[in-house]
Amino acid sequence: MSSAQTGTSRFRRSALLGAVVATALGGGAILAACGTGGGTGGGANAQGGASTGPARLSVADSYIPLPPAGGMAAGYLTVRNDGGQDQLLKVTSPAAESVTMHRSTASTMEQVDSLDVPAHGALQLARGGNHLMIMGWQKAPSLGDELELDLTFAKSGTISVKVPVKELTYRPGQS
Ligand SMILES: [Cu+2]
Repeated sequence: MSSAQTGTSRFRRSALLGAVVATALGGGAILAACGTGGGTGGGANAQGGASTGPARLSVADSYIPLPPAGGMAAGYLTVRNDGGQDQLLKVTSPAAESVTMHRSTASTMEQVDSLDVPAHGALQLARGGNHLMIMGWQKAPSLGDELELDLTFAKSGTISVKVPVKELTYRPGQS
């Protein structure tokens, strides 16, 4: 977990967090709990029979909306699964100090320790839903950059993807 960052730097970031994410996600009121919590991952998807067998994962539609002035960014992608159930346990990046997983609920969002990848289904990280929060850039990202994210799964190990930086308003399916 994020042992390297404690105390004052973390505190200062959370002051910035509201404004930046409000811009990125297009709504401010839901952000009060962003960055707090933890330990509540998994659970929601406990189906029985279909979850056996090896997972067969692929990552698609990944992008990072350009963060203002190198500030905190969101990250979105889809993990497709043609096999048995798996879990996303951790995301890191050589380009950033901290990547956390967040889950959106009806009225708020919270940091989680894992996200389920259902058998023969997909884990979607998308605007308004589950997402990644990326902060502490080594170098401020620019449009067109491709940033590495390393996704670690319970059964499938680590999958590295190159994620393009897109305009703030980009949505998958646009060119
Ligand atoms: Cu969040």
